[in-house]
Amino acid sequence: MAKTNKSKTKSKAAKPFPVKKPVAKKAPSAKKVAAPEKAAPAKKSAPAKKASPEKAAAATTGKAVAAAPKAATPAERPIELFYWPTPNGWKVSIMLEECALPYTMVPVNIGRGEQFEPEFLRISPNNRMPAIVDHQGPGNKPISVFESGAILQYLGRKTGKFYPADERKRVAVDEWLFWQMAGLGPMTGQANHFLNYAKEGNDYARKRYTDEVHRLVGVMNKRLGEHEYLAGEYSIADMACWGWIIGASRMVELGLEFPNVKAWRERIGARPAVDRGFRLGRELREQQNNDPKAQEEARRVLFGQRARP
Ligand SMILES: N[C@@H](CCC(=O)N[C@@H](CS)C(=O)NCC(=O)O)C(=O)O
Repeated sequence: MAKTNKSKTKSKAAKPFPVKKPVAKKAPSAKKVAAPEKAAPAKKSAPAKKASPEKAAAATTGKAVAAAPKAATPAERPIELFYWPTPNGWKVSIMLEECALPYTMVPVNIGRGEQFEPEFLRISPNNRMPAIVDHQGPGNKPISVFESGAILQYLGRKTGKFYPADERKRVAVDEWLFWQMAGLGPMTGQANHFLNYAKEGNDYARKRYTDEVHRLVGVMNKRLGEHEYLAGEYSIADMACWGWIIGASRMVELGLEFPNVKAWRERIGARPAVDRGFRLGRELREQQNNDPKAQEEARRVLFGQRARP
């Protein structure tokens, strides 16, 4: 179960993006919009928005979303995780669970286009989740972070966990983290798109991306033949890769061809924190998967995006 703040405050649906609009009277500038200090505390008494079904679900389970305690000062508020249950989202939910950091999950239903809401874009201008707001950032002031790799590094530096301070060890973690961010993630994502979403007749693209996934998993298999974890010790690099290997397992036969990757996947999957992070918000995704209309809408929202004014 997600760590929520320790208060006994009854769980209820969080506002979709409890990111306060800039309070300054001046016209918003790009700098102001991006300034993390502005991206912080939600008004305690903000009027409740109409809860969407998934937020209502999160509220009834009481697992995923909890309200900040009324008495909490902004700096005492837990980290807000803007999230949808996907491989990129899992990276951060797993890290938060591994570090036992208090957090609240704010669902960003990317199938409905919530990633385009201006308040979310202020903390994640690339219209992608995950993102976080840490109310106890540097100087005890709020900070927002987007891009899963940057979030993992930030949380690793903040906690001193799973991201070693020793430079040689840190370089090894960075190598495998960037390998995931630039290779395993994007290539598996493209392969998944052409295998499962694109219409027939994309043989070239299908082959190109599934070949590349096969090559990358082979690289990983060699590495894991020599090291228990990608960077030697268990680290944010493993957390970044794990969800994508779950996806890649549907494209390549790990058991037959890549036994080291399979053993690593199971070793990591057996960690209780990984299991909790992996299950976070699963019911939200299931609701969507069981609703053909929602799936159709998700395709419209997610595919064919072009620059917006
Ligand atoms: N490089 C980004 C990628 C994040 C990403 O692609 N997120 C997807 C879900 S896995 C998303 O938010 N998609 C929304 C959209 O396509 O509009 C990261 O690692 O944080």
